[in-house]
Amino acid sequence: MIKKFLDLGLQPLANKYLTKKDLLKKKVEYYYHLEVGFNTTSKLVSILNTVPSKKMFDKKYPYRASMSQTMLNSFKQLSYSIKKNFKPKVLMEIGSNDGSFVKNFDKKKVVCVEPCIDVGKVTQKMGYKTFLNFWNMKLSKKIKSKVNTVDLIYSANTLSHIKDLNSVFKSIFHILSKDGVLIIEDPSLLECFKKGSYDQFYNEHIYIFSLLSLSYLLKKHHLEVFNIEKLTTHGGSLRYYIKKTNNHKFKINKNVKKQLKHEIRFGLNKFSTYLKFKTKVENSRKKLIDIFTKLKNKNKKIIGYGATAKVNTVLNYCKIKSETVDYFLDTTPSKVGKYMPGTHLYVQKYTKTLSNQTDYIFLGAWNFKKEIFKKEKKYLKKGGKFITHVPFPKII
Ligand code: JHZ
Repeated sequence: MIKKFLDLGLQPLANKYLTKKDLLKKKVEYYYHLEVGFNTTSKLVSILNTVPSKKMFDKKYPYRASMSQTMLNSFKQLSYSIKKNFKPKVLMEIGSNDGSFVKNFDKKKVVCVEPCIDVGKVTQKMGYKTFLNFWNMKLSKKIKSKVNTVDLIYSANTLSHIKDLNSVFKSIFHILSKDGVLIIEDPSLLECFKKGSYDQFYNEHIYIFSLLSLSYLLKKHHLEVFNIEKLTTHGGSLRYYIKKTNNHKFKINKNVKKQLKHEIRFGLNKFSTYLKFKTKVENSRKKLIDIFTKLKNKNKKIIGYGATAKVNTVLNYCKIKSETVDYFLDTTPSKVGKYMPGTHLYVQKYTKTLSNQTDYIFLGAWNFKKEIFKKEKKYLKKGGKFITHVPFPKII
């Protein structure tokens, strides 16, 4: 049974940045009701009203993983460890985006899967075999007919974006070699709950996994987690190392049991925990609105930093518009010069002169706080302030 625990209201598609022409034409934006539920059997957390994949991941998808040095470093480190520990002959990435991960591997050994045409063309241009398709059994069979089995499959922040998880794992099982390894990473539900980062919920994040829910799912498909790694990326993620259950080459690491214990101790298996989270989110909204209102009453100028997909959940849920935040700075060329979904806040090209621009900066890319604070030492030194909503709304 799926029990609803959170209602974040009507929301536009998080990555649908609008052009000036769209605004002038008064383009009608697609809205969906962002409600989140907990499956009491599988313990899986999901949004309740999903949006068709083709509407979300089209040829103009703006997200580029390479916009963050933190992500590039994380991919590089993982690639060293994969080469050392698994030595794959054929490696496939599902959701290869702009090649930030695969660029660390020999082109002859790699297969990329990327349904967003514009970004998929980037890896094609780099010389990587790229299938511009959604991941499913049809594609799995097609790729298998060309490369035979794959011995390492990697997928970061992608599987949680696909509604039919049974089909996902079935088609992975189909192409994964007997001793092959599947590595996936996605935001961790435990971290999301600890940090109160309710902005992890938006149309693309159909699921927020816990080890608890993922293990339940994998079991149905004769797969199991044999190792995990805690990552700081994307606000706290888990990297899961998965094998076929009849693959005895890898032993199950103790940290798997430990993580399961943590999750249960925290209460991720109990609906009451979800209701507590709901209250936390509602309080977070009140507090954030209060901070903004007080600053605006003092005529302070506020801009945003990092026009993330996530922050659109916060802005639309808290109804923060251009009366409060003047614009958002971002480095991504495919977002710059456009307007944020729902709120229509302008995305301005990032420039280093922060101190001359504003009194306060709302940190949309809070997950890159460390990287950004390092970059913005000068602004901070001059007394520049940031506003964040994670782990609770405050001024830093
Ligand atoms: P970032 C996207 O989410 C969408 P988003 C997707 N659904 C997902 O799961 C994750 O990625 C993986 C900018 N920036 O990575 C760049 C600066 O301007 O948190 C990006 O627009 N300056 C696939 O969008 C944004 O912030 C900087 O110094 O929530 C970061 O977006 C840095 C570091 C970033 O993902």
